Amino acid sequence: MNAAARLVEVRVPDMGNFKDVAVIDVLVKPGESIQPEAPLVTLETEKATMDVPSTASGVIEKVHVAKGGKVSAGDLIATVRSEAAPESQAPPAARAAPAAAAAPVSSAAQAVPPSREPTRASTAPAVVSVAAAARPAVAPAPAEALRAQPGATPIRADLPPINEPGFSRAHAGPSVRKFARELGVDLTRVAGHGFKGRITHDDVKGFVKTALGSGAATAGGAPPAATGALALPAIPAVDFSQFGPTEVKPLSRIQRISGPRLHASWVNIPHVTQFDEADITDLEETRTKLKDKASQAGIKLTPLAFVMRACVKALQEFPQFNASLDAGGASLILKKYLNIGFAADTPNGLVVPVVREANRKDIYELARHLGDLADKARAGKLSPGDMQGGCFTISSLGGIGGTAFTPIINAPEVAILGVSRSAMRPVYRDGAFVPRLILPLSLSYDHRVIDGATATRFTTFLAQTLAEPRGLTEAVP
Ligand code: CAO
Repeated sequence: MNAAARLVEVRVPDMGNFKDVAVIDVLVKPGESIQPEAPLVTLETEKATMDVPSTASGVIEKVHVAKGGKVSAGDLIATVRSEAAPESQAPPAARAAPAAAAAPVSSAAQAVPPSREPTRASTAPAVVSVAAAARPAVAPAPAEALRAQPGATPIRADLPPINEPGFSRAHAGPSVRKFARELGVDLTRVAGHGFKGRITHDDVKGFVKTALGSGAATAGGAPPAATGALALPAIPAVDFSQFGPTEVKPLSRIQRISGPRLHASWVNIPHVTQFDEADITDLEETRTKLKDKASQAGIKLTPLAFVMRACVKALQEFPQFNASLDAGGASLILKKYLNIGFAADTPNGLVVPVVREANRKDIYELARHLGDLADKARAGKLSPGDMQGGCFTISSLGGIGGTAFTPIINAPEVAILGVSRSAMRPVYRDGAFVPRLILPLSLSYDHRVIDGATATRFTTFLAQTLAEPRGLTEAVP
């Protein structure tokens, strides 16, 4: 045995009203070599979890607590066979611990008070008792965390902000937490490769390298934000199983593809939605007269074909709606072709097939293409070409219901029309209320390209066009 070796008792520090706190993890076992600051146990109070670090390096002689147990200030956690002086390593909080908390449990310990350097000449291992400085495993509150690390600067301006509740629950020791704080790294985004998935210094370093190399650390794995853009605050990760049983169902392939695109459109485009109403009483009368004839030709003539025809006319009247911003955002690319996409609800998720050259098709041809593409979409048989080249999109929920909604623009298009369910409404006309069939319209547009007045002119034009079915049913040259 090394002559300088002595036993160091690591105790629960006095942190105020610290009684019967749950031990949720024991991180070391007898015989294990540890460094100073190595976490020994994780404690959980009602407000936070915290690791209790060792105050000395050496080998764990004995662990005095068990997972699931309870401890109070001053309780013995572990005995460490140490070769180093505990005082010099002990953090200030440990040295400041009250005598009661630091009271040695053995006579040998009493012989060597914690504040004094043990006699190196002693052949028997001295027992010193030191209350560890428990470190919150997470900052209990963001403000406190910032105070604790005033110099914390994220390594990249576009690193997502730290998710404080998630950071609190991250499986990492105090020094790793400190390191992450210094770099501004959100531990909830770092995969742990240490013992039982614990996050190590190397894991944090690896995360930083990846962030610097690829920018993959931005919120939600989205591409790096444009210059000057603010990092998005992350949504806190919640362990729902703490509230009741749960089941994990992976998103469909289509959802995994469409989700990031919808998100990109939502965060990159300043959306405004203009609501309007079209009186389609006459249109519905016309449709009812025509739909049997259409049906004999194998065509289902729904209101959507008329809406699409009306959109063609509106897009011809307002060409800035049939456009996209160029990559630099300085010019508008006006399209001289007119393909219209429509959102289709399929068992696997949302897809947007495109009716090509919609301007060259009458309502029957539009209805036929709508039906064929919708069938193909539901059978999962759309080709990539069926979904490319759209100029403007219609999202019709009219077959389902609803009175209005705010559709997300199918970027890089600049506008999308939402259609809800038509309903009979009393409309005041010539001194009396009359029943009219009203179709709700919701036009979302990119406010960088289209201003509110133009958008309202567009929906007004659309409503007027839908109100006069003769202009919609005529043959297309
Ligand atoms: N008001 C009242 N009734 C309407 C209507 C409206 N605006 N639009 C359609 N209907 C009626 C149709 O006339 C049809 O009735 P009948 O069978 O009695 O003729 C019924 O509702 C069902 O129509 P449909 O849905 O089969 O056909 P459609 O041409 O209206 O729509 C399609 C086709 C593919 C767009 C639609 O089926 C669909 O998938 N809609 C969902 C789109 C969607 O999910 N959008 C949200 C995107 S963002 O998450």
